Amino acid sequence: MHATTVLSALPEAALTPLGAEVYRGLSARPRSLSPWIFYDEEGSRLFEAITELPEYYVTRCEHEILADHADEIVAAASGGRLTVCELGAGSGSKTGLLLQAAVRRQGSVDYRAIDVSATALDEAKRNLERELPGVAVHPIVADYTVGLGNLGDRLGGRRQPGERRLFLYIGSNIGNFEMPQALQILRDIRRQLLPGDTLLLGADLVKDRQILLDAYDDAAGVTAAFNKNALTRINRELGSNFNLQLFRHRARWNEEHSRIEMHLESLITQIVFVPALDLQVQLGRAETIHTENSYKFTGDQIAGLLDRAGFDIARQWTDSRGWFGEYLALAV
Ligand code: AVI
Repeated sequence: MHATTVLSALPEAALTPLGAEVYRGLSARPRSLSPWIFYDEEGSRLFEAITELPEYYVTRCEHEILADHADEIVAAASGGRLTVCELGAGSGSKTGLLLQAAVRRQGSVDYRAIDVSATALDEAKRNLERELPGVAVHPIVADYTVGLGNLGDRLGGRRQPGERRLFLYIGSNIGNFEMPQALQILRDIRRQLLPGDTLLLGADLVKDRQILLDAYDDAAGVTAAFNKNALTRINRELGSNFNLQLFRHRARWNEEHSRIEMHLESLITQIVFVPALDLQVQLGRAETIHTENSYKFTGDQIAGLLDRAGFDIARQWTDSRGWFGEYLALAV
């Protein structure tokens, strides 16, 4: 009886993932919102545009590494017939380099892509199977940030004799999580593998502060639009009245935590109302909503994380400027 009363006092929207996160983050001090909120259809489109910006070196650096070393990576991961699994489907162009290398080596390859977005998976399947004969894409719709445990057989099905798995976690997606969650994701991946299988982890490395700041505050304002899109989404889905013109995109380098932070700074003192949550938020002038962390790593930090998750680094590569690292980690 008591529990029913408490639950019915909460607006229904507070029980949806978006409502719960907005309620938590905007009631908290300092204010924050989780970065997964960026990725509605428009946010995913803006992120693709970010990857092509001159300032956003991340995607190009990783592409350079994979273009130069895909055959080596696949050869080092093989030792049996290779199956490739990936967390996050993305646009598939970097993954395509590895899948092509696998097709060159073994004639064909099964690729299992895990993503929260069924649309992103459909697109990856269509593009990869059209462009790369020999690749069979098996989409798996799931939110890996809540754990991989429930995927069970969907991830790999029954293993064929001599099958080896190569798990991809690239794009420095690991950098958008706090360390305990990053470690948990790596441990969840490890649990899906057998000794001798491998994980390819892509991580953005610490570098000159200005290069980092420019990458997250580009001249064309695409990252600013990406950041503000979180507010547009909340307006649309929860009926709030955020006025985008009263917020400024901010990118900061936090030296102590070795991370780029993205914030939305309130330009005036204002009150925002979120009707679906029956929530009023008063923001002071210059108060910020912290929307994203993007951690930048040293090689030692990556080695430490992988070690704690049950992996040994077998091989590692960087791009020609040493800005991005790709780590082939052996499940031990
Ligand atoms: C998806 N992730 C690795 C990007 C990053 O660089 O942290 C997200 C991003 N945020 C702003 N620009 C790109």
